Amino acid sequence: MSSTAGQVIKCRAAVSWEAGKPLTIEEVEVAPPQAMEVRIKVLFTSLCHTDVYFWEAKGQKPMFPRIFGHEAAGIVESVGEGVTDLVPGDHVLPVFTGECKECAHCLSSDSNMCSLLRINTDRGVMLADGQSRFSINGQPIYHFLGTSTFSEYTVVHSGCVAKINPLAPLDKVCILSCGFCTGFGATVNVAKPPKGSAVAIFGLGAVGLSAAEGARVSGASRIIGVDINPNRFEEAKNFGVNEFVNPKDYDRPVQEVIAEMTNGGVDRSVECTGNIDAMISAFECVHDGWGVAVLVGVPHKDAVFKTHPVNFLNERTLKGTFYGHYKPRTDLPGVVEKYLNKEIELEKFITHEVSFSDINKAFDYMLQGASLRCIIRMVD
Ligand code: CXF
Ligand code: ZN
Repeated sequence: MSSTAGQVIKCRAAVSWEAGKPLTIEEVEVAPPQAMEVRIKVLFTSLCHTDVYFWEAKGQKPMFPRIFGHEAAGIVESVGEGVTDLVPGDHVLPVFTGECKECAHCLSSDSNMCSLLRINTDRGVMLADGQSRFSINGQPIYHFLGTSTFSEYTVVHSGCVAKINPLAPLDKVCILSCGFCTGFGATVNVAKPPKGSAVAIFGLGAVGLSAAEGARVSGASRIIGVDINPNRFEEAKNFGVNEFVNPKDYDRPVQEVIAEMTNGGVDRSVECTGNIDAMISAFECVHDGWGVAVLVGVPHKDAVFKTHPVNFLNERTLKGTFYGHYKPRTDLPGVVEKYLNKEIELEKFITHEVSFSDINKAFDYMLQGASLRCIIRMVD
């Protein structure tokens, strides 16, 4: 047992006090893990758009002070009562959505939408007791997505923790916690492009390029990147994207342009923008008879998907997916192995790296659109 088990740990955390304001590094107290929880020493974390979105708190209920962060890798420091499958020293990826292994979803091989531990963006406290494990001089600090990885130590439900091969470099595999798996899984687990097929990827950010990586490893021969920002095209070439379409270059719907380019439509499309018009185009650009479109992006709360039903009658399929259809505890160890076997490339997603004290720079890079992933090193 580690000497800190059962004790309150004092460590550094990047606290967000106010929407859109720089985070400040503070000394926080992290309570020991309660039943079914684990306390993790975070070694690497990376910034995802979802952190930025909730930090900006535009159109959502603000919840501050809060510790953001959900893409990360670390080592278990101690475990709470009832945790049987994790021990201190295990290398782990915390995940923003969990797998209890007992509910109807977890028991179904077709679902990753765990009833107990699925994502909850506005909980801000731990499930066990409705309390926060973080405080500063007695003032509680809200959690984020049950992960709060912008802290040297964090407490996470053990059902949201994937144990991985200790040989995996944590500064690379941390991106599997969210962005990479969301895009890559949407392609390989849901769209499933046949070898030699044509795949359109809408949105060439980190998630879209992960979806492109999925198309590349599936052996797709045409990977068509669709983005309204042409600056994204050069970088996308490194991810196997070999054709580009900017919807702004045309005065007709981009689905028509793509249908012409591909003799009737692409075999698969993956939408990674969250823009409702892109979602509709992604569906309507697939070939009749066999085309499958997969929606990944998170739409505006009032968005409505509108298409003519004949698009379905003509045997096009529309699907949506969450976290790449991965069950975090069951499937992530295998994704890590794929990386270790060099079947997937993660390095090319990591465009920046900063030390923990420079975490605000990671926000700047993302807001400028300069980064895909910026790794934040927790230990110097
Ligand atoms: C997202 C997925 C959709 C809801 C918010 C979180 N995933 C991670 O960034
Ligand atoms: Zn994320």
